[in-house]
Amino acid sequence: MLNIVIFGAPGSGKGTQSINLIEKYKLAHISTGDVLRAEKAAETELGKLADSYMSKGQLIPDELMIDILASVFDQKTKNEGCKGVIFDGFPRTIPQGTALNEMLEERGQKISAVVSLDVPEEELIERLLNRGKLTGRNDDNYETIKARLDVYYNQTTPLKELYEKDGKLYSVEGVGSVEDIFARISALIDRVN
Ligand code: B4P
Repeated sequence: MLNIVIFGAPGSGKGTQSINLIEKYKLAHISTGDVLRAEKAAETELGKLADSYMSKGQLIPDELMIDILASVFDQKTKNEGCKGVIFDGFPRTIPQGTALNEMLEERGQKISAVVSLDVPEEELIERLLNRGKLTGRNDDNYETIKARLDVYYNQTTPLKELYEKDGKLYSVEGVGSVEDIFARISALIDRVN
């Protein structure tokens, strides 16, 4: 199985690139942001709780995210044609990274590569403000974007060191056309696959 973690700051294009990658490599898509937004739309208890964190730019507590990981993974990978998974927005903390390794190990699998999308902060802010105007997403306003970036630098970037030590981290320039960035990511996946 090809298990790719797509890694990067909010607005770096994780979701955008995942859509093309799942199609090309026949992968299941696990976007924890999408899972939480679907829960919010369905007005479940988890959705209401998740929204109280997301709207402030904070992460949902690790225990909750880790709890739903295995069931989402098993449900998404049950199709016969599934060749692997794109983890989009997970892991975002060291405990989530450890939980992901353990969950995969229990299933005789491992992470194939971690693709880190590098985008300067000014561009991230511009993209997210733009998305906020287009979609009305309640976490895409200036104050919340700043909080999300702080969370990314403090809680998520330490994972990069971990994956670098494991020899799994591949950095990709995340600025340019969606097609050009997709070609860069595909080239490196073809190398590890
Ligand atoms: P996510 O839904 O994961 O979203 P994101 O990080 O904001 O965006 P992404 O990087 O996917 O950017 P996108 O492609 O959409 O997280 C939202 C929230 O959910 C978190 O803040 C947190 O509260 C919660 N959450 C999620 N996972 C969690 C976890 N594991 N633990 C705890 N909490 C969790 O692109 C952004 C914009 O840029 C789009 O408008 C796009 O069109 C544009 N764009 C993309 N590529 C471009 C390019 N090359 N050039 C120009 N624009 C581009």
